Amino acid sequence: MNRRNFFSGAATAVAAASVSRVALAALPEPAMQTSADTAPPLHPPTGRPYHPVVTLNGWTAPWRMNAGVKEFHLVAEPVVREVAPGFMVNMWGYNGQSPGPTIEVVEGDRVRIFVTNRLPEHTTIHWHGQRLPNGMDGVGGLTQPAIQPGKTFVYEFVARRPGTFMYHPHADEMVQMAMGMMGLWITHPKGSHPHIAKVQRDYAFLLNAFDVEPGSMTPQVNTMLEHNIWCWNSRVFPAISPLVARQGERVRIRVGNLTMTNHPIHLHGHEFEVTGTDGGPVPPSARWPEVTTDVAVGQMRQVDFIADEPGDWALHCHKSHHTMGAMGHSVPTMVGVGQADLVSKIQKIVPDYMAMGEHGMAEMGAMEMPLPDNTHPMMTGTGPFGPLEMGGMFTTLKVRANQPAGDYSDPGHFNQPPGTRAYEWQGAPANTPRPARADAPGTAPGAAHARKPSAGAHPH
Ligand SMILES: [Cu+2]
Repeated sequence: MNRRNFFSGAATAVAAASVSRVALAALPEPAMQTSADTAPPLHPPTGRPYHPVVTLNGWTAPWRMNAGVKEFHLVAEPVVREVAPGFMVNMWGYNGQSPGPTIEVVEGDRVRIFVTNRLPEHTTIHWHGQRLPNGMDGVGGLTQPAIQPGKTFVYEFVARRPGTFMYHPHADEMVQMAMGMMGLWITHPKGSHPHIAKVQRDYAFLLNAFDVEPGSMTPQVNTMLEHNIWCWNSRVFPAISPLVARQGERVRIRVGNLTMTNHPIHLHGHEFEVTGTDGGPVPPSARWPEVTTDVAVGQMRQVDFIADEPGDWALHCHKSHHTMGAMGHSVPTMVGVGQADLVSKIQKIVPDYMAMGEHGMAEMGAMEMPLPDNTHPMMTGTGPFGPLEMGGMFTTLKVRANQPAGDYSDPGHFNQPPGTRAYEWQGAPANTPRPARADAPGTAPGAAHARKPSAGAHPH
């Protein structure tokens, strides 16, 4: 089902509210999604009104109302996720994609979720952060028997607390989360809330990571830390949608972390406040300004800010290894190591060999390297001034004075006003003494470089 069909599917779900009792006694038709594009916000066709979120490279699950209960149908199943154009990964997910669809409800809603298991092994769903009856918490073996392949279970509870939550399996967790099984859950406040501001843009995404060998298509599931694909919603830069705002709008970004390490999420050009966590809204008296917020494993962070600076502003994980693509871990540091002599020797054995990183790694951003099929390159993405040299947890916040309200389309590159861009100095060159090159013939590498004083040595 493409996006157009998805919305007609939502319309069908609405119509279903007026069809026969027989139809309502059947399972709701599960909505499926084949696109990895960012779906437009799903304005609630039934139930209490709210301002919907936009899930980056994701979508919101449609529901049907059944005697006042919001009914959703999640299907746990193998999917093929387009992590970047031309880079497909075999994952496990829900309703055609990884992550699964975002579930949006309103504080006080009674929610019934049908979960059908089409995986080759059992599963459950845990509703991270929710107040609910113990038997609905989804911990296989502890609060319920696991959902066997081919079976459907029903979860039902009242969404008691407004906030940003997640869902994921609590059964063979290491494998199932390493394969991409997760989704977002947003509970909007009922009416106005003293600690939840009204926003004009509300974005949400999950941090997730995979270990996919270059040239292969299926994640290694035993990897704990050495992942090589660092994603937002199972997408990597430059394939992550930009966040768009009209200048002056209040913007909210909700970030959940289901990787195995923390991610300091950093926004350029603006300061924000953490206005909520998966524990609920943060009272204004407990907030402080930040430009980076660390999102630890199993946490949600909700940040609010006024998008008042026009431009294309980077939004990224501040761990530099996490803004790189597939080759990031196994490449040796070659900065300052002269390779010219070495290359000709190696090329006698390996004709395609090329030296990398002699003057830093930036050259790789511009290089067209031959890669195995189905491999995401290490550093990619091009801006108006050249390659960005990024490849993972990175996208842009695009603030424009003339972006129409409610328009989420990409406005393209920012047109910087004349005289506001860093420029090359055209006067006399800087007169700074340079150390002798360390790679001169007969010189030991590093010999000419400044050294840290050793213990007890006082250079002054
Ligand atoms: Cu990170």
